[in-house]
Amino acid sequence: NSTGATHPLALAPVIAPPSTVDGFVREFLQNLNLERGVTLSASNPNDRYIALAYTVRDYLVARWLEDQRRQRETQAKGVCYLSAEYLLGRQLDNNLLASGLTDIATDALAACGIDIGELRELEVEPGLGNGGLGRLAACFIDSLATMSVPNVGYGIRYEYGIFRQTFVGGQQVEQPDAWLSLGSPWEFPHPEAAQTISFGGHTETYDDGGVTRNRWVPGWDVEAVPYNYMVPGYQNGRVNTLRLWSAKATNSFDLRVFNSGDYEEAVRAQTFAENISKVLYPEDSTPQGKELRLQQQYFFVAASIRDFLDHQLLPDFDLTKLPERVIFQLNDTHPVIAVPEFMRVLTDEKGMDWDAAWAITQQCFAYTCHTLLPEALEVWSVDLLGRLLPRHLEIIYRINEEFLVAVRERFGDDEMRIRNMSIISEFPERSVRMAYLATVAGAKVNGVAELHSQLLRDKVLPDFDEFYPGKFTNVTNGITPRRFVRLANPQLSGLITEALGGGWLTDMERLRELEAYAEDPDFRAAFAEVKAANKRRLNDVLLARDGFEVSDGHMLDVMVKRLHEYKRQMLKLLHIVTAYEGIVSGAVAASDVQPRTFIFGAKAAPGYAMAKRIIHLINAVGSVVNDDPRVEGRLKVLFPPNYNVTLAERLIPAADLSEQISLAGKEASGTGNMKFALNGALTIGTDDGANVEIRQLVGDDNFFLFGMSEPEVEGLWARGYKPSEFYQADDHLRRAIDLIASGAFSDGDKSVFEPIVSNLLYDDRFMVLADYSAYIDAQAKVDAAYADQDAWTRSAILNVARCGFFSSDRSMRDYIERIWHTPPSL
Ligand code: B1H
Repeated sequence: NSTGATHPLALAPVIAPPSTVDGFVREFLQNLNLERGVTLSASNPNDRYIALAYTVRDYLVARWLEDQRRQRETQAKGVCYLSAEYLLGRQLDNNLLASGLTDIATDALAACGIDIGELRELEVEPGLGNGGLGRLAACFIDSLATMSVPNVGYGIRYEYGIFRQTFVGGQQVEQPDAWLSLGSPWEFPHPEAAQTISFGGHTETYDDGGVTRNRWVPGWDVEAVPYNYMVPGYQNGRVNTLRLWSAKATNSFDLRVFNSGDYEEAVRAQTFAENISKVLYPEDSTPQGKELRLQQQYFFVAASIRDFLDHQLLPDFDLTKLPERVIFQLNDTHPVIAVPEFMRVLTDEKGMDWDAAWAITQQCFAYTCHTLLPEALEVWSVDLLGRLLPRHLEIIYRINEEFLVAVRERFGDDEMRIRNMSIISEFPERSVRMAYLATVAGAKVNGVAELHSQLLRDKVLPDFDEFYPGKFTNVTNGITPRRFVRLANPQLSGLITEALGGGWLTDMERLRELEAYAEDPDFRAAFAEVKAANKRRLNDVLLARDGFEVSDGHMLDVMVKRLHEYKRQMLKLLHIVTAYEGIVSGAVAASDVQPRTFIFGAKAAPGYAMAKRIIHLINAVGSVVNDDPRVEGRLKVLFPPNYNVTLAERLIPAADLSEQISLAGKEASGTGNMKFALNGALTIGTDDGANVEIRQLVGDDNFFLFGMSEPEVEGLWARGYKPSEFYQADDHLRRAIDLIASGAFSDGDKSVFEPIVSNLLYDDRFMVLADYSAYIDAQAKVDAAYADQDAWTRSAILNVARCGFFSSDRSMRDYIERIWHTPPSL
């Protein structure tokens, strides 16, 4: 106690309200009065939602402050997770679950005459990510808190998250996601703790007591304001921190212009600065190389590194001990500019000599690669980087020079190899390869599933693997079972707890014990009833949201993920068109067809024309199929707009069939695939990403494998792939494509989908046509299997029982053991 306090309450570390219904009611009403300035009877639903959120916060905050104090005291090694995206999903239910307050809150609100379920629906999810990569970050920080591992997640508080998708005439129209407009009760802003982040200017040499040194003379700056979020562990009393940075104009910035008397220019300057955290770039896997994006990246990593060094370390900390205190995990290349920034701070600001600083840097960073697609590997033109961050460019050049000297020492003057390994590439323009920089700087480099890590080593960075033996490793992705099993599927969770007792939610290997229950007819019946109930719940959700009806007795066949050609939504669509064409042409009797509802969810990057056309085609096929009486009761296509985490939580537990049909070698891991399997859907999938591991675990009898393997794909490319040959050779395929080309789904206008058709016939980079017939055959097996409902349910149970491996708790254990070496700190 350093404040000289004498009151007993002031001496207690923190004060939490009592965990009783009375205590909750009191706290809730107080929040309505004091925070919203309304009485219960005058309050509107948004007031009530915000007051409820504040109340949950009040319970968690005590533990949070205590954990922060303890971390400062113990200085245990922790993980600084650097990620440009966190796709969090709604917070209320998760935080109630973590704090064990769900029942108390429900009863307390009921006692105030409020249905908590209605308030829940008012929360706008923070969509601060594009897809799997951002959601993975959110799962990881949940697991770290649950495992009591010290962690701060660092990122950007985008004012606008991933766009809201609507359909107009079947085409995607994007709307801004103003997620903050009704207030954001889960965040704690700290404007007083803002950091100044600089950009531009030039570098100069100066004399530092006889030594010539370089330094940066920046041209302009912005403030980075931290907003803290609580990340509660699951019922373990632990609360970690997510710190997101928001950009604000600096005083010096406006003052200079204000003094010049140009008021309009001053306001413009402010807008310019605040643009940095204005909007999430909506490209999933295709970075555009825009200057604002590099500004975003530098902005958040510079603020995070400074935050860590200045506020998380004790004042007299010996910087040579940093590797024992912290690991900065780079979530893909987006935060890699942190490497030269860290070097700049250690050398230019802290006066450390270069070699010592580099040795520390190489132990304090690790890099996760999330893709193999060449277009997704970030490069920054030297021109742009040098203009925005001139000192960092010098540092990158020096890192590269020394690296290439070492490469020459090892491999001789093999110029080809040198050029291939250089962090700087010369074509088509001189630029910095961020993945190479991360690989050179990182203590470890990991891929996100076995196959992906192997391809990363063997195909993308083989020279680096040879040069740095032991640097490359794999950590297969995972998902948090708290959100994606317990919250998304309470009925299944109840059934599992009935069978196994408690404790499985943090020890998912225990699901193995369900294998025996798969043989129990009563358990199977109960499991099937849970699936049916989840379908009814989905029906209610889609009816209210979009006016869609999910027909009884249909197999639910679901493909939800970003729209990308490599993920092959087109292959799914060709299957649907084939099934439709079979019935309407009379080749197949409708009564012989297993009734299916196909559900899509997918956003396309706004600038990705082909992806948007495919969305249009899905909607076009959907309206024709859904309006055609000849297939009524047999085939139905639903495409609810704006697929997001909230919808995923409703959709996935209702699914029978999970579509994971990317071209082998293209999907780094996938994480949706894991969510479906853990909720008792069977997978139809290629041998790609984590599908490989799912199939190995669940067994071939419980997985519908089809399509070329990665080596077969390579073989076909090498022989020369001509998609039109597949079109010519396969009647079903030809009829499906011809039907699309005929204008049958575009009121006779053949031009609308012509670009899709010609792309398939003459280009088909992702070999949709080559895998078509294998896919159709596998779907026939799905139909046959589904006809035996009891056997299907048994397989579904085995999927749940055998997929405990995909808990993100296990991923975190792997990172800790192989990369971070950060034990739990209790
Ligand atoms: C994944 C991205 C990604 N890989 C660039 N790469 C982005 C790349 O804004 N950008 O520029 C955004 C995202 N995202 C995904 O990561 C993989 O495709 C999935 O297979 C994987 O499961 C997921 C998590 O590892």
